[in-house]
Amino acid sequence: MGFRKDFLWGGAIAAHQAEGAWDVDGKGISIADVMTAGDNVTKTPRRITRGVLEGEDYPNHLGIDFYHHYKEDIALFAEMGFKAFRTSIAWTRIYPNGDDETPNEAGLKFYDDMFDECRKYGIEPVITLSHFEMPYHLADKYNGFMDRRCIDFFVRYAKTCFERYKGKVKYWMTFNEINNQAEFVKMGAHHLVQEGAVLVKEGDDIEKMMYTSAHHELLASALAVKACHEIDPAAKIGCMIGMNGVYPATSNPEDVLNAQKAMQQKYYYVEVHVRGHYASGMLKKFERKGYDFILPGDNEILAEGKVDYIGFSYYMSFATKYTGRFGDTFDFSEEDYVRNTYLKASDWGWQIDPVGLRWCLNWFNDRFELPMMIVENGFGAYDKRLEDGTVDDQYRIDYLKAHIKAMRDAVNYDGVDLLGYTMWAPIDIVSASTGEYDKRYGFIYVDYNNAHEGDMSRSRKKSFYWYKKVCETNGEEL
Ligand code: BGP
Repeated sequence: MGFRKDFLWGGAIAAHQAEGAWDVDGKGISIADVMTAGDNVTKTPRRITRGVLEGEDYPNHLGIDFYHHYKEDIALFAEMGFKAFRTSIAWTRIYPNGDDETPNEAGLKFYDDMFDECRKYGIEPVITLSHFEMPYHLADKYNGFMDRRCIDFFVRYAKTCFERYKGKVKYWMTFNEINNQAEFVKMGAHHLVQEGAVLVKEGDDIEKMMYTSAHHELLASALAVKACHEIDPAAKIGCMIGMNGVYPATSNPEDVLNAQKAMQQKYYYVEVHVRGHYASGMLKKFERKGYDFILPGDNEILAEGKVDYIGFSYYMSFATKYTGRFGDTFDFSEEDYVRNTYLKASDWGWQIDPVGLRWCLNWFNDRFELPMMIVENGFGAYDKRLEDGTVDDQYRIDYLKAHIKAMRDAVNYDGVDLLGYTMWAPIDIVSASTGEYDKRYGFIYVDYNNAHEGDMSRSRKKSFYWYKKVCETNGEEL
């Protein structure tokens, strides 16, 4: 009973939310570098600007300056007993424009040094190749993954990484939360179909663009998986899914069917990654809508690039009620979500549901029978620093404790094969959805806020000591 002996306890961040140094050592502009700061209090959303504009606030330019602080931060992770550290490689450090012929040596060297620093403490790097940070040039010139040439650019970048970090990185993932874009409906003009870095404008058929660019990403992912297996057979490469299960709001069969359709629409990506082909329901949908983006040869590529494990993030669950809007097709849109009255929510409205994590682990396990890694799970909150410099973040401990218990039950009672757990995020960083500093997840407090006040110094919160115990006891003591 209990977690495997080599269970990977750790934490996860992403390059663009932490590194800062956005234009240092030859780095190019990424899509994250043209996203402005938002604010949860005033409900100001992030905006995407066409290029870096004077006078705008771009929080990812500074991040928490992990680029210059990584030794100090990794030492703190080691102090907690981390066995794994998940982060991403900023594509634009390696290929600044994305379509460059040769990689940038200074960028490659940064990750060499950072991975060495992890290994010094016996910490396994778990690396995402693309975490919402495609080169802006590719979005601007090619409209991101709408253009098949971006498949080649991504594969070139991936191969460069596999070759360079062979032996240093054992766990890879291709696209972070590739399925987030399934909720394209609310994204109006001048928004972004996220991971594919597709910029949409008034009058565009967003739905068609999403499925098309996602298909190209799935091809890019499959080709990268194949290349990884060839270049470094000892490495494991997974997909990364943003998993937030959708429940029916009631036992009305139409609500139940609607929830099932929502799951199919949001998670068809997993089937493609794991089984190497689309589910028949999705192919039927494409046929019905007249989408013809699957070209001869594509299915063979997908079949040859099956992942070794499923990486996923889990923060919350959703509930849906059928509105009849889409008739018999039961197409699903974000507007079909309703509040789940059984659950409390964070200050950002994220519904807290530890049991849902066990549900999700079972959902994956029933279908795919692959090892899994929970590569994100955490609680964003407004932390208050006390006079003595500490933070009493018991609410964060409560959240994580309940979720770890749920995953332990899934291992002990449901037979789930779990490789590791890298909580999000061990150190305060810039929020991806809102661009805020004040939405904090860390065990480590970073002295910096939305108003750009603070000296970036790091200090330990109460949860730091709690998680240290969790790592030390392999999840026995929560
Ligand atoms: C996931 C992303 C992360 C991360 C996390 C928390 O969707 O993969 O990049 O930021 O969510 O979200 P947020 O930062 O918006 O609170």
